[in-house]
Amino acid sequence: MLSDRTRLHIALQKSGRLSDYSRELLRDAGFRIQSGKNSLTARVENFPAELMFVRDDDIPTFVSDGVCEFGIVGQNVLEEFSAERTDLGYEVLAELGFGRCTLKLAAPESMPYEGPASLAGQRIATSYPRLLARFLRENDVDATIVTMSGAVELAPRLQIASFICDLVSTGATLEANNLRALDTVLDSQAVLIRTTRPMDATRADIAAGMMSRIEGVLATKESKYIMMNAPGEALKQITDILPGAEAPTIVPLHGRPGNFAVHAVCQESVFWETLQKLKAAGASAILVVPIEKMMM
Ligand code: PRT
Ligand code: ZN
Repeated sequence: MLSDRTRLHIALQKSGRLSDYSRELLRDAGFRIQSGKNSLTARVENFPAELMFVRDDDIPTFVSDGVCEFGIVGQNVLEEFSAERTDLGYEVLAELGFGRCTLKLAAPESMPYEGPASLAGQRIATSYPRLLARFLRENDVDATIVTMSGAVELAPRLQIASFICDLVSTGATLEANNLRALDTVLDSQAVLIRTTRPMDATRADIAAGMMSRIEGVLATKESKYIMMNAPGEALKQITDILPGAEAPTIVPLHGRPGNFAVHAVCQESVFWETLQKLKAAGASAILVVPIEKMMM
C-alpha cells in the first residue's frame, strides 16, 4: 500500500471551461475519479494520484511551488504568470487541444486602428496586464494598461478605456458589445504542465507512468490501426505509403504463399487518398480502425 506521501497531486480547474475536458482526459487515460464535482480534492481509485480542484489562476503557482506535481491550465493563464519570471518552476509537457482561444485587442467599431502604433497614448483594459505589457514592449508602443478582473468588454462603454485586450473564442461577446477584433496578443489552448522541483524516485516513477498513459490518449486522437493483405513484392511500396507508421507487423497468410498481412499504427490521419494508393500498390482487404488506448 502506498502512503499518501507517494501520491501524485494533479491540479485541475474546479469549475469552468477546462473542468470537463480535463476530467475527460484523465478518464480516457484510465484513471477512475472518486467523488463529485463539489469537493476540493478527489482520489484516483486505481492509480496513486489525488486531484486538487482549484481556480485556474492558482494552477501555475501550485505546480511551480511543487504543491502539485502536475496541472492542466490555459496557456493564457500560464504565460501571464510567467511573463516576468526567470525561474518558472514548471515545464510544459503537452498541448491538449482543448480550451482554445485567442487573447486579442479590440475596440469600438468607430475607433480608428492601423496596427499597434495606433495604441500609443491610449488606455487599454485587460485581465492580462503582463502579456499586454509584453506585446506593447515588443511593438515599441507606450500605452496605459488598466487592469480589470472581469467584464473587460464593458470598459469602452463605461469610458474606462478606449481599447480592450481580452480572450475571444467565437467572437459573440465582442459582437454583442459592438467591438471589433484587432491584433492577436496570444493564441492559447490548455496544456499539461509538470513541476521542475525534484521528485523522489518513487514519485518520479509514478509520474512517468502517468505521462505514458496521457501521451497514449493524445496519440490515439489522431492515430488509426490499419490492416491489409498484400503480395510480398508490394510490401516495400506499401510501407512507404503508410502515413507516420513505424515498423509495420508483417505476417505470412496461411494457405496463400507469397502473400502477407500488414498491420500498422498510423500516427497521422488516414485519408481515402492513402487507401487508394495502397490499393494501387497491390494491397487488398484494407481495414482502418480507431485505437482506443495505446501505451508507448
Ligand atoms: O473560476 P476560475 O478562475 O477557475 O475560472 P475563470 O472564470 O477564470 O476561467 P474560465 O472557466 O472562463 O476559462 C478557463 C480557461 O478557458 C481560460 O483561461 C482560457 O484558457 C480558456 N478559454 C477558452 C476561455 C474562452 N475560451 C473564452 N471564450 N476563457 C474565457 N473566455 C471568455 C472571454 O474572457 C470572454 O468573456 O469568453 C468570452 C468570449 O467568448 P466568445 O465565445 O464570446 O468569443
Ligand atoms: Zn480564473
